[in-house]
Amino acid sequence: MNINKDQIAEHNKRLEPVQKRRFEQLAAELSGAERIVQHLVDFQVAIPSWALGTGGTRFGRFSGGGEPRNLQEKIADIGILHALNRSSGAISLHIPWDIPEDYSAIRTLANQHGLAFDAMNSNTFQDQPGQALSYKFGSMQHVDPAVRRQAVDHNIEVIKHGIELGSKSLTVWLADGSSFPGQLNFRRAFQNTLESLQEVYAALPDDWKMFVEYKAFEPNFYSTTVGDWGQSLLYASKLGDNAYTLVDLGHHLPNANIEQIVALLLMEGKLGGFHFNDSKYGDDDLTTGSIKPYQLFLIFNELVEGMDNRSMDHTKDLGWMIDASHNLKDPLEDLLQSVEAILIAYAQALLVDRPALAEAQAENDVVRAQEVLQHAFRTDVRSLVAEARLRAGAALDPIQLFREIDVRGRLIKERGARTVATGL
Ligand SMILES: [Mn+2]
Repeated sequence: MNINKDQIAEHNKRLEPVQKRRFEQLAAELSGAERIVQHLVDFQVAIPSWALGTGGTRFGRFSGGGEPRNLQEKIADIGILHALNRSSGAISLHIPWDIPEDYSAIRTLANQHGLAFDAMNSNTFQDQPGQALSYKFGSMQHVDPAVRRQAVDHNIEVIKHGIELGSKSLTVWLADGSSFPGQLNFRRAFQNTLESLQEVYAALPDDWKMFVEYKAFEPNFYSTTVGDWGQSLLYASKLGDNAYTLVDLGHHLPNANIEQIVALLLMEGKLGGFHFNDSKYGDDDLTTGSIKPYQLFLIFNELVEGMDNRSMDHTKDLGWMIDASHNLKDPLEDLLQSVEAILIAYAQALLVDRPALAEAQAENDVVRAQEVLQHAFRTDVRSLVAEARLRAGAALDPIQLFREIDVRGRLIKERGARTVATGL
């Protein structure tokens, strides 16, 4: 199914008078509302192919209906999101779950929906049918060079798929680690992983980036071989200029100061990508902004400040992606909520009075510094985000329109009530 322009225009016509009043009121109070709206129009968040079906936990999975059964339908789903909010203009693929049979047909389809191909994701955290060697004891860290070879070859194959589709980056997340003391020699595991990553890096086209994603724990519970931002930065620094650290919000120990991590990685020119989600305890993969919206704002505050400090392009110079998987909500509604939360935090960060903050910091005026940040955070910027959507040709209220035209009901009619997205 497709959402046509008339449906969006009709929906917007009804909501526009209220939006116009709210926006004009806020724009009159703020300096630079137009600049913020333009930033919001330009900002795009990639959607990963695995977020479109109902996620599960290790205890069970409760499938929803009308889930995408193949890559074409995953692209169609992201096309729906992008038509509704005009901020989800990229798809991130996972190999082997999304191996294209016909590159040119897939490229054309994505193009029809206005979607680009974001980072490619490899998978050496599970065994695939027919795979020669097992990743049970790791992939790139493995004590057996043949297993490492297999993991390297897989990543090189992922790069090849990405080249055909027009992707420009590879994200490597490794489940490698150990669950018991003594299981691994830490130095050997690091060296093996580094050598494997170096082989993959050597296969990277010149205009590609490699993102090294870290994670504190799970599936291994004693050590993870790329366990924190320091280890990721160490790999990225040893690999070379095109290797970067990727920060996933859910991959830290509880209460880690992620905004400080982001600030220092940006300072070093080594922050490459960002995965959005939210959590209360661990890698909970909850909707972005649903648990800790203030933390999200503080992170965006550092992102904006750090990118501006290096004259980086907010839209192009970092890879932005949602990485979450849900077992309660309709996945598409959930993604609409996540994108909205990201844009709200971004708008609030753009609102921060930077000269006033710098002045307060220079004078050790702690109270004033907090006031400056919280003034931005407590500003209701929803009418700016909605205005950006209106100008971009999206729906003023994407979730409301999603429900009004019964997108899920139509997808169930098209695809069936019992479908499971590939890879889930
Ligand atoms: Mn991630």
